[in-house]
Amino acid sequence: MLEHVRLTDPHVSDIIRHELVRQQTVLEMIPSENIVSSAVLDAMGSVFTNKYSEGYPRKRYYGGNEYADQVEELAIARAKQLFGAEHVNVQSYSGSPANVAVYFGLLNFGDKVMGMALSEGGHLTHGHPVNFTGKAYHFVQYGVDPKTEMLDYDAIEKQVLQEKPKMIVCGATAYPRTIDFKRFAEMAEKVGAISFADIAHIAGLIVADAHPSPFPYFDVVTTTTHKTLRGPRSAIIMCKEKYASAIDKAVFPGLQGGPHDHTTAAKAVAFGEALKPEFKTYGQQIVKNAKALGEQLTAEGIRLVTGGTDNHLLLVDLRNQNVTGKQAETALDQAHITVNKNTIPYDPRKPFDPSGIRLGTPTLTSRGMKESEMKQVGQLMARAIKGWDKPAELAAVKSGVLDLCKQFPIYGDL
Ligand code: DSN
Repeated sequence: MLEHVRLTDPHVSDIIRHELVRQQTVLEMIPSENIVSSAVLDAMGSVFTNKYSEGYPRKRYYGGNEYADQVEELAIARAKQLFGAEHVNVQSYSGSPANVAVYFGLLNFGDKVMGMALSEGGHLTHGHPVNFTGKAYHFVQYGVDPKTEMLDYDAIEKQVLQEKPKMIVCGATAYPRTIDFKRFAEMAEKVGAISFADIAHIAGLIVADAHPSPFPYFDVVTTTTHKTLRGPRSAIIMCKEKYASAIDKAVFPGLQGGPHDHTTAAKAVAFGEALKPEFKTYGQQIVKNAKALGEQLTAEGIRLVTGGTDNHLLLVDLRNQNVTGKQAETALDQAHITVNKNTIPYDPRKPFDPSGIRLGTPTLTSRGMKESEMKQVGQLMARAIKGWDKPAELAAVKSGVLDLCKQFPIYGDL
């Protein structure tokens, strides 16, 4: 690893090496993160980084694209096979630009859209007022039920019938429960709205049959490729054939110039990995692990928003633990457990120091951990949360974490 950087730029190579050691020696539990294969890393670092290929396969604005065409077509074919999509655009740089491309391609500025509020589990690009999407389109936000903390489909349908949006967006970044895509698509159909699912967090689970798919119901589906799908940092847009041309034009030339061909190559590699039967086992284990972790945390007296999880993610409500989200994140960091502070639905506190933390199991599952390790992780986390202001407790947890990390190494020796 890093042979050439080490020779020519020891400063950068040192920083990268430290990041590698950090990843090797922490329990990385941010639910949107993962550990890609060395094959994906190699493809990302390949000579495709040198190439410009504005346009689409066989319709480029630059010469020398015969292999860029091949790799893009391969990524598209594999994504279609993975999800059963009619049309796939693999050029989006990441999740937010992919979502913006959907709005830009299929709506006019000012059109009414319904999306899930960020504070209740949605995403910035689902219409948050500070985001471009909330400024360029007329977003009406829906959320979760205050009692169950889950999506109340009857209430959302009522809102849809009243608002009659031109598009309905569903998908979340902090929602631990199954999303009923079929129900969302039926609501959209009732008012003639375009249905748009952002499956960034759960794409890998969908591929593994561990979460229901928005296909074939949805008009448009976006996903990042680096979360549960375990590919490079990027995104794809999938849609019904009738929207294909509008989506492609929105991505290029609407929003982007040349695609990142090295990332496309890495996407092709990751999709090839996700097509293998062992990926199904992996995706299903992510959910088993999240459930096991949730059970252990609950047994330790830690409250989970909605009382548990159906997917890869857990949202912890710390209000009964005498610690804030920010304090818990810092304490867990000291104990080598990486999570992120997060608002909980109807949070009385502010986003920079909210009442919750968000965690997930994709990375630990990639390391090979199973339910018995989740039990240990739950015990370690609970000890760190309860002892957040006691350095000796955090040191003891750290030592348990380092032991676990040693048993489940990543990327081998330096
Ligand atoms: N940053 C992503 C996440 O952590 O969920 C969403 O964009």
